[in-house]
Amino acid sequence: MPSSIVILTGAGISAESGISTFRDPDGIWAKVDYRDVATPQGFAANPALVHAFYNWRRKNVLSVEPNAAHLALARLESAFPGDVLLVTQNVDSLHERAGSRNLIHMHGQHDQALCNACGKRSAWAGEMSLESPCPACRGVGHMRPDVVWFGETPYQMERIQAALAGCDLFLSIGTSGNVYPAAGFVREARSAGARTVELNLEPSQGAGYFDEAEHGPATRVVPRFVE
Ligand code: BJW
Repeated sequence: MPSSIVILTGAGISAESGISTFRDPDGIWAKVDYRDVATPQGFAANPALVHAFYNWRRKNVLSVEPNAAHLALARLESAFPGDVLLVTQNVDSLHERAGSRNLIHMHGQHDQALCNACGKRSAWAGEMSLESPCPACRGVGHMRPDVVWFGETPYQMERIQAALAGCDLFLSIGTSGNVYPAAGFVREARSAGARTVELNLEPSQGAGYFDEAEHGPATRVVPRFVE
């Protein structure tokens, strides 16, 4: 019986709720170039395009609901006697809506805005744009989605790395293992002596680092594994 579990989730856990993944054949990066919409350089070059992209992403999640995999992880957290830390790369809010509480959004949340001038976060309000005034400093021309783009530092890395160093079970769910530092977590957990398990539709880039794997849709494999 493990005493400390770290769970990493990616876009695949939300796929059956109706949110697109990034690198599947019909994924987001097949439709838009990540350099245009998910880098600080892309934002500097064309902020209106980046705002339109995230407004479109936010609209797409308005009617989605947490699925059986999100709900199973929330039940695990409330029933498990030890520590469960859920680290998600997803910017949607389906984990918290399912009931997960000990949760880190390492790539941010797209329903929050970040002011590039004062650094304060605020709720995203409707169709904000670069010109929307920051609710904290009232400055204009500085608002961006509070998400982590390529070349930026993911959030709460120290807390995540401490949890990985102390965990005895590491679960990776619905992520292709292409994007670092998240893709390296399995190796960190392994060096700490954790059992490592992948639950994904198909073997990920890091498949060789997992002790065990279950391949299939998250709504099937996650509830079966955690219960
Ligand atoms: C299902 C399913 C179903 C489908 N059921 N499964 C060379 C080497 C190493 C690193 C680098 C390098 N060159 C550059 C870097 C760094 C770079 C990086 O990793 N680049 C790689 C592409 C090479 N990383 C960064 O820049 C990061 N920052 C950084 O490294 O800072 C330095 C630092 C490190 C450590 C400490 C301190 C500082 C930042 C990365 C930011 C990523 N941002 C994005 C956008 C976020 C905002 C938004 O959402 O718009 O994050 S990109 C995108 O990819 C998004 C995702 O969170 C992320 C991961 O994608 P994910 O979740 O894995 O989705 P997919 O689509 O790839 O996979 C889905 C999987 O689900 C598939 O396997 C399917 O089979 C499966 N699936 N349906 C179960 N129903």
